Amino acid sequence: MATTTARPAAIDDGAAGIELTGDDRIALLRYMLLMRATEERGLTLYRQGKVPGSFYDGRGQEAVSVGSAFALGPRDRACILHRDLGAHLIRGVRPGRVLAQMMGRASGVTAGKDGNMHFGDRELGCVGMVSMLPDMALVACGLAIAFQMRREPRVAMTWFGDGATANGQCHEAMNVAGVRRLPVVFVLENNQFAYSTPNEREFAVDPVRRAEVYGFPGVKVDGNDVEAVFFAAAEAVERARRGGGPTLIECETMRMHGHGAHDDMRYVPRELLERWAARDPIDAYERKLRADGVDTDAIRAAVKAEVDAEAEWALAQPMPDPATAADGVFAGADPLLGDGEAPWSRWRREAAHA
Ligand SMILES: Cc1ncc(C[n+]2csc(CCOP(=O)(O)OP(=O)(O)O)c2C)c(N)n1
Repeated sequence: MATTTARPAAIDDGAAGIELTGDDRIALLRYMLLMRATEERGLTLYRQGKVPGSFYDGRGQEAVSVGSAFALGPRDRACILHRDLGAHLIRGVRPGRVLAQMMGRASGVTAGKDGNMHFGDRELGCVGMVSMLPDMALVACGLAIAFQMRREPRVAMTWFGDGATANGQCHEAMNVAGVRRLPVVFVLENNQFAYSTPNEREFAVDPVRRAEVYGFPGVKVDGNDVEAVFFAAAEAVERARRGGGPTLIECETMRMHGHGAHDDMRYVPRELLERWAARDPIDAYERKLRADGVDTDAIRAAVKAEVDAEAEWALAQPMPDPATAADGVFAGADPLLGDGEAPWSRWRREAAHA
């Protein structure tokens, strides 16, 4: 197979030299397959009644989180949203821990404290997801301010949907990022709908154009082309690391499932779905790698075996001990109490003895 893919000259701004090796390309395919297989297994577990609440996934959007998170280094930080499982997997979260998380098991990332999307393993550089959209963009700016103040060559990346761009926090985040030239990369995942609201009801101008008025570059890429996403992200990450400030990357894609498993998405025209189905990011990349001589069937088989084993492991995990329900929920003991005991714990103890 061809061993490297050079980044397109058209987006060269001094970050030339970024390239993908043959192993990198195999990794990109593998992580997209891993995301899809993990979410498919999660959906099956949900339908079997083993996942409480509803179920949310990023089907059809795998190239976005995989392509962008692949551009980050180990000391960078990722503020990951609900359609971006690929980013967690790239940072090293095992599929079994994700499935255990969905089922509320003790071995899930939050040890049973939240469901299938609000989680983050901070030891792997993933920030626990804040549900209010797009507050993670402000969290990413906060991280970036810290990196800047400490003069650390680190970058914060965050993801948000098209709907989230209509909320005020999005503008606050982009404004502070532009004013302070923060080392932050905003990945706008335009999957055409915010629940049932289509793009034309969300913004009067393409949101990627807003970057310019906040004082930094905005680029639009095919969000179903994992290499295009990677090269745009790698360029943005390198610029941010060199002190060149933020970038907004709009990844044009499609949410191929309902907002959640409860949503039959009858508001989405069938022809639109069919058009995007023909542009599936995994199928397209598989075709490309196969043409370069990569045995993609073997990669698929290995991913299936891995997720089967991980699911078996997750199903064997216990539910959490109720006594641990508040562990890790608060930052630590409240020094004002003087006894090293967190307030909730004291209130509960006092109530028990009242
Ligand atoms: C401030 C806020 N309002 C409403 C919600 C409920 N909510 C969760 S996801 C979602 C749709 C978001 O659409 P978009 O940003 O386009 O992301 P997508 O789900 O399409 O990936 C909504 C309305 C929320 N989490 N936060």
